[in-house]
Amino acid sequence: MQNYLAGAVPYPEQFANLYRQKGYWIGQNLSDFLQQSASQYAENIAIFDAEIEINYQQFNQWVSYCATHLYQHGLRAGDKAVVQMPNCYQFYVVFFALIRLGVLPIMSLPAHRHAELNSFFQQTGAKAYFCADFGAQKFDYRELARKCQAVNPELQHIFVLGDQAEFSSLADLLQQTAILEQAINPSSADQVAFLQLSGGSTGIPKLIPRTHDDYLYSVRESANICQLEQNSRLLMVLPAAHNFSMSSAGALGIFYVGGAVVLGTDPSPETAFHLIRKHQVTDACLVPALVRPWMDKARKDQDDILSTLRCLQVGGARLPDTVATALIQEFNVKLQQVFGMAEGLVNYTRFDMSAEQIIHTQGIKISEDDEILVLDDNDQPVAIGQIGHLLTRGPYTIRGYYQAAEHNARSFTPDGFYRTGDLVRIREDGCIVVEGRSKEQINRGGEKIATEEVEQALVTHPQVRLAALVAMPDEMLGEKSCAFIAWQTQDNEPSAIRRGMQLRQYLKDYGLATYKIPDRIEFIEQFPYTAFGKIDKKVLRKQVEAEAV
Ligand code: OOB
Repeated sequence: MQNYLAGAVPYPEQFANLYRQKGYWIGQNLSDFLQQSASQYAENIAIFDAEIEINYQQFNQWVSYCATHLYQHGLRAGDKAVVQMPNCYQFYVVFFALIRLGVLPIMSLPAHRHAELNSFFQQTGAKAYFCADFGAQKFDYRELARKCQAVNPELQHIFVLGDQAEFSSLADLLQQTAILEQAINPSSADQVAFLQLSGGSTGIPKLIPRTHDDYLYSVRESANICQLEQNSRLLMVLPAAHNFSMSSAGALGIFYVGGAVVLGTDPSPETAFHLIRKHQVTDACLVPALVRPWMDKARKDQDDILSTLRCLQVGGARLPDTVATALIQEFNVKLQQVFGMAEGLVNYTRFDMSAEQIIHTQGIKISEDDEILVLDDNDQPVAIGQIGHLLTRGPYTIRGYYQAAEHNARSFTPDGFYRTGDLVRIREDGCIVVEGRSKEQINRGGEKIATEEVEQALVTHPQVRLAALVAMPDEMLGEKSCAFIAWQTQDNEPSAIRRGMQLRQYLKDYGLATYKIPDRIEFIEQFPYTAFGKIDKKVLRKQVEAEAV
């Protein structure tokens, strides 16, 4: 056995053996996984991207070319690379090429800025960065690369799709070349394949080490549960690197069965409906915040496009029961709720469940060996049907975050259960219902904000004495963020509105991801405190709710 990634927590031997015995872990790495689909489905289209169609054979070849080029650039097995790309076929080519080389991709999202990126480079010593030239609102990722490189000298290889400026061309990595055997060096299936990101609840975004074995088990099972097959065409308008988009059943589920991913760069109903028609899309995955705009557009145009889908998956945040009902009744949609987490555990409603179960629950777990505990504040099991903290352990749930011993001691029990921070109840019929959250996290339409991270950024401002970030209910997104600030006044103090604008700009310059910039900022003189002397966020949340319009 190769040495397990330093700083990652391996599965205990006894569990690893059990998961192999049960046939969950089959010893296949992600490189061979793609190779297998390329042999089995060579001529099938794997990816539709704008006017480009790529079949499995071509896809797999590009992956090998790309791996060879990257080897020639100096990347080696065991290295790490931050991948931050828009939804485009090159994203999948780069991902699998890194895997084929034995380099560990770190799955950054397009909305991340230099605060997040820097922390990834610092935590991992990644040597390479993959991005596109520009993103939404003409954001320049090459500028981000420069900033990161200035403080992370080990970052030596920067590949840019589009105008590469002083960096290397990402497109050139797909040029035909003689494949170098020594470049092909994927890690074995029991090893960490890549690092996913946690929404997190504390300061720095946590890295989630996923092995080939555990990830591919969840992918195969998900593809079965979602009943994907060769003719499936999955619309991908969520960020491709997110765990939902990758594996639930996601692009990898599609690649497993020889189907096609249809890429879209924006999730507006106009773009999505056009792509659904053009490519006869069968499946789509969405966050709840996008469901309403899609329904509104379909209503307005009296368009029955949604009923042409075989399945619409919704996950990442709680789908309101009313929206689920309207989808099923008004639009005749086959809905599937998905409640998952990048750390592992994923639950799905099944197609043969009753409408009541599909509307009101988040379904059931993937595996009979997903162990689920619902505990009270004293870690004691609650009675069936009662709300408690969700803990889980199983064949595709991590045993610890990467290089985070101290944090792991809090987030995992000594016997390896992950404390999800979600409040759930399990009904008599076994279905799980997400009732809320105990972790300090805001779920902004599926994008997760660790309140502590934003508060830490806020208090670095010289005039912020104290800061607290709380969730504020929102029609569209479910939740938005509101920052409460104790402000050190100075002479000639600008108005609160102006101060708010300055503070937002300050956070942007600080480098926080766009979705983490507070939606609302309130300046207050006196913070409410709990009996223990902690800021009483319950009171702040009540205040926000009372004032929400
Ligand atoms: C997915 O993954 P993450 O890592 O971005 O976020 C996980 C958290 C969960 O702990 C929960 O708080 C929330 O997101 N969540 C939901 C939910 N799905 C996720 N809360 C209520 N209802 C749902 N359906 O978000 C993710 C990963 C894989 C598949 C789907 C979503």
